[in-house]
Amino acid sequence: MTSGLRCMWMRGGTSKGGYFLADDLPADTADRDAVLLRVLGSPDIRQIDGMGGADPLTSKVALVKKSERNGVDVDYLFLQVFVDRPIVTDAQNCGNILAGVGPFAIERGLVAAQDIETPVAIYMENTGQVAVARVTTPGGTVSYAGEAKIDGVPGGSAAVPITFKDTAGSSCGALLPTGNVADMIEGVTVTMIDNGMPCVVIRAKDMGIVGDEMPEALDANGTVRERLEAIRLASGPLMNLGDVSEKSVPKMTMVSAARSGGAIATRTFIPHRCHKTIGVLGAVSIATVCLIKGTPAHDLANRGIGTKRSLSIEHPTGEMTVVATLDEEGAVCEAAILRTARKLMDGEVFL
Ligand code: NQM
Repeated sequence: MTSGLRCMWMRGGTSKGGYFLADDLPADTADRDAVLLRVLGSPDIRQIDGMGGADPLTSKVALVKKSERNGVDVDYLFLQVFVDRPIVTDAQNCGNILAGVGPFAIERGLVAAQDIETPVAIYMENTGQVAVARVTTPGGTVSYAGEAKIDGVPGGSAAVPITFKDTAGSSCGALLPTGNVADMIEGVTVTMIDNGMPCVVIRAKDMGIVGDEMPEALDANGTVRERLEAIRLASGPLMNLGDVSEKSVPKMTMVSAARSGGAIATRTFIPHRCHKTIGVLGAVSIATVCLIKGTPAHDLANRGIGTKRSLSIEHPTGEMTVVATLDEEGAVCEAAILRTARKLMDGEVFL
């Protein structure tokens, strides 16, 4: 039997994946990716021979190491392991898996826990920003138990509030990479935006859907999927992302008026399957697009007033609230969201 590889399996927000100390994996990228494909069981739509859950949301990896940056505790590299293709990509960030990074870093001794709560400053290597996660640590030990609830996860857990700053243009170089609030692609008005996650925003009705369909129905809708992919492939180069045929960005978000008193309703393809909820940084980008006049989302959205806006982004299984702080020009300069995380397994995975 080959020797095992130390890892922790965690739920981070509404995603799930393997958390590794970066030094426990091969330094060479090709070797590292081969190991991770084997660990997750890809490529295989069932991931039957690995730890992956046969869904992009459960086929994720976090590599964590102590940071040498000023004011930062740990560096986090997110890797998306494709389910059905032999691809491991660092071309996107993940704010859900991020929710488990603070607890993992404390559990592995990379960060000293304080009593009650421990702030962990996390450098997100994929995009180059710092997020601060506050981890519940009564008596200096991580606690996952609590009453905080997030839609898409049953039951309650300890709250992990996360704050993001300066996420505009994280992957595309500019908040609006084409310089326009709206563009026409494949005959449809879209906004290409990146406030932490590159997203293409389209009105649901322009895609021939109502906007409150469940993910299974949208996944089964070949016409919508094909049109979205054509728009996505055309958007990639315009967003400075190059050829995106083998990338998991940009995400494709179809918006319509809120159904449950929130800011807006969303259905997001990530990018080939419909998300059961919405990504964290995806939600930050969508909250931001709601506040920009002239985008497909602006007039549909309940935008609130003031310099701190609570924007409830509705998704297929509930909502995610983004608390956006606006600067003097009305641009979003900080965003905060609530997540939870849970340690599921700590041990060794075998290759
Ligand atoms: O946008 C899914 C997720 C994500 C990413 C995806 C995420 C984010 O729900 O920050 O969290 O969009 O691929 O984990």
